[in-house]
Amino acid sequence: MAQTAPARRPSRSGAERPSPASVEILDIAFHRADLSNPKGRTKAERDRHRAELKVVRSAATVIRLLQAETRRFRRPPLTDFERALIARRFGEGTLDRSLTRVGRAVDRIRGLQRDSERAVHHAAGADELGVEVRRFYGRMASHVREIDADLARLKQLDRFREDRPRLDPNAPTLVVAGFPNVGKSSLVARLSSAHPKVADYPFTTLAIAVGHADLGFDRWQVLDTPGVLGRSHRANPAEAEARTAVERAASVVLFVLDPTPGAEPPLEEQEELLARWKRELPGRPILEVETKADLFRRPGSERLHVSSATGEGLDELWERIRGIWSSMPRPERLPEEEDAPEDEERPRAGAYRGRHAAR
Ligand SMILES: Nc1nc2c(ncn2[C@@H]2O[C@H](COP(=O)(O)OP(=O)(O)OP(=O)(O)O)[C@@H](O)[C@H]2O)c(=O)[nH]1
Ligand SMILES: [Mg+2]
Repeated sequence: MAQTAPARRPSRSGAERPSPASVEILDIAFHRADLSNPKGRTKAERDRHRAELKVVRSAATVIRLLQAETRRFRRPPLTDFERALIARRFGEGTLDRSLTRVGRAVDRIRGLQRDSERAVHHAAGADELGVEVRRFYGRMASHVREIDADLARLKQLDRFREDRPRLDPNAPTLVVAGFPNVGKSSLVARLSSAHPKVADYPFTTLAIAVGHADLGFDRWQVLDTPGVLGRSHRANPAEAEARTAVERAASVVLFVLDPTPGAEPPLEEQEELLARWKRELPGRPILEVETKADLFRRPGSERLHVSSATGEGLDELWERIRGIWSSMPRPERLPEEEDAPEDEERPRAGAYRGRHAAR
């Protein structure tokens, strides 16, 4: 009776390709239901119990597997930043629509199960029981197949999310941004625990990555971002991700400029992007640095000059970041902290206690 299909099906070329999620889910569910061990004194009692078990077990397995697909987005819940990244890459509402459709399928299967249990209870004999179980299997299978695209989409979104760092929304975050190849990743490697790939070509970094830096009681998250070309209407996915980080994750943006003669694009073009971001992101602290100071220092520039090659200017850079951070408005203190006893142990130096930490 089980409507089984192989979990992997050979394609025309003979190579194996993954089957749709629905096939795998139904395979598991029907297989488990087939293993039932019915009880009863008579054959008729055992037949009825077997049919009940098939309905209940297959439904329970399908529901559990579908809920596992949605639960990974709820426990732990997505941060606002993760939601923003997903919305920017896959479209606003895409995730919620798929979650809703899977949730709706679960509800329908529950309803179907209740109806079938009732029908099995009243079925007259082995033939009717068989018809009822087959009908239930068929209907449940069509509900699961209907959401195949959503299951595939949820898997894709989950992989995307897994490949991105999970940020602490309460920790101060430095987002390092700028044109491609200006030296962002080199700086992130110097400023934090991250080890990003550094190379002399644009778009080496294709997705955001995080490192950490302990400063006093604050543990900063330092975000490396893909380079942006400043064509906001034609931004590629990597650029869009950088922009999302600047808009949604940054406590402070570190805008990196490469002033070396022959830099591509030239400094004037980098300045244009910086000026646009300042207009578009009012109120967002943007600290500007000119990097590669070991190669070139622009005469007359009032910006901080730093070098990831020699470490020059990096202490001063952190000082400025801390200066900006300490002048920013703080959120309300947490009630627990207000009520904390006076002799409470002070946090260890460098031990992170979030935005509300003494500094
Ligand atoms: N001499 C010198 N070279 C640097 C410095 N910073 C970066 N570079 C070089 O500049 C090139 C680009 O550096 P990356 O850190 O990969 O630049 P990026 O901005 O992260 O590049 P994308 O990820 O492609 O956007 C590499 O060849 C680095 O070695 C620096 O301070 N001094
Ligand atoms: Mg990089």
